Amino acid sequence: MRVTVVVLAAVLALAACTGRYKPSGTTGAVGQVGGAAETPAASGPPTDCEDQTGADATLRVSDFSFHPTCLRVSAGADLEIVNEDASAHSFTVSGGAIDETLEAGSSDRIRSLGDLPPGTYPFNCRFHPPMTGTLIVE
Ligand SMILES: [Cu+2]
Repeated sequence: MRVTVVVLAAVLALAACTGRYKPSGTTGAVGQVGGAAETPAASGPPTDCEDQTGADATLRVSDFSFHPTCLRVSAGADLEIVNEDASAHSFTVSGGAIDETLEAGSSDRIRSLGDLPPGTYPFNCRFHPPMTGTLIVE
């Protein structure tokens, strides 16, 4: 009789142990789900964003568009904008943090990028609304 009780207790303990083990396995699965979730999060920012981190950055304006349309820069870096068009443009960061008019055929070096904290900043040209781009400060 006592042996039966001990065996029963052992089976229950094993079941409890197994029960605890399963959530542990579930935690592992959650970790995998979290890992999978990182992939969509990583694809949140533009995937074809040109990496110009680690040095001063350059943005060209030609044919009424920015090149590249997305650039990734280091916080505090200088950004040189070269307007190759025969028309004036502007480099205007949404929110007004930067609003620089670019005369035709000119090159402007903007040092105020150092004031931009890391983040993603849409920018455009005030004169030509279809001219847009994205600046990612890291
Ligand atoms: Cu423009």
